[in-house]
Amino acid sequence: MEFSEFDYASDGPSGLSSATHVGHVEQVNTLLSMGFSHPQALHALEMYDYDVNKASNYLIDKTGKRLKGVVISRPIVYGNIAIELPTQKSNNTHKWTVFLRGPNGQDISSFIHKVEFKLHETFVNNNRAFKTAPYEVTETGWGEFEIITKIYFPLSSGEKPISLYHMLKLYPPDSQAQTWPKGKPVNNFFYDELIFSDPTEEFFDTLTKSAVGPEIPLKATGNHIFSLESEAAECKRLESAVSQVTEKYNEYKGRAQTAEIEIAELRRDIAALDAAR
Ligand code: SLL
Repeated sequence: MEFSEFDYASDGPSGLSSATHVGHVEQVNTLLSMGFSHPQALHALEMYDYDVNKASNYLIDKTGKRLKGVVISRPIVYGNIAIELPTQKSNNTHKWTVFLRGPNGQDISSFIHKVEFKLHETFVNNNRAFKTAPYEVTETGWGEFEIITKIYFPLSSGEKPISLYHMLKLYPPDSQAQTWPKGKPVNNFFYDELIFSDPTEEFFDTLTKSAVGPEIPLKATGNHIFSLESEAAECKRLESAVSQVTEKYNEYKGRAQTAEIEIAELRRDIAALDAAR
């Protein structure tokens, strides 16, 4: 049934408000079958005295209106950690966790409907879906492969799902393999931002309501390794890389110009020699 795609695992109606709606099951169901969430349906019906037409018009209007020119982003951290198993009873050499979370431990479930992790076919039931946080899979395995993480947003957002591609890493980088201490976890996760352009009014409300306090801390601490400071350092690294590339570009451009002049001179010499023959 298509509608099950749109149910909301984490935000069911409160006991009190469902009591008020006894006797209006049909109206609620009509709105649910249109793809609106339970809380949305209850809220709209209450506002319009259980007139299902008015309530659905209100919801269509509110969820359909986009804020033109508005761009809003939400930070995420995704990737994996892995640790070598001390005793290997089966073929499986490592225990790993792939995850999606807020960089500051903030709740990202308020604007996420569902997260799917698509694992390698060698895993039983390799498509793992989560409608509530934490969004993560812990497994044991023997090999590295690409994991597709598909993020679904609430229906009222009108946003298409976003897919992230992540290479599961079990082993330290080759350059460090010799010196890697036994039992030290391998970290392979990244900071990124989900960017929403022209969000619906409804989704914008959801996104701004969920943003409490700074998204990432000023300075890195134990668990929170992504900070404004590390962001600034990364920007500096990028700037310096850009200026190195520009410098090299100018150097080669200069060499190309010199070579052009030399070619022209040689052509002239050849022409002169040809004429003298
Ligand atoms: C490789 N191309 O050969 C990759 C495939 C697949 C890893 C890696 C299964 C574990 C289990 C598992 O680790 N698959 O079935 O319990 O390296």
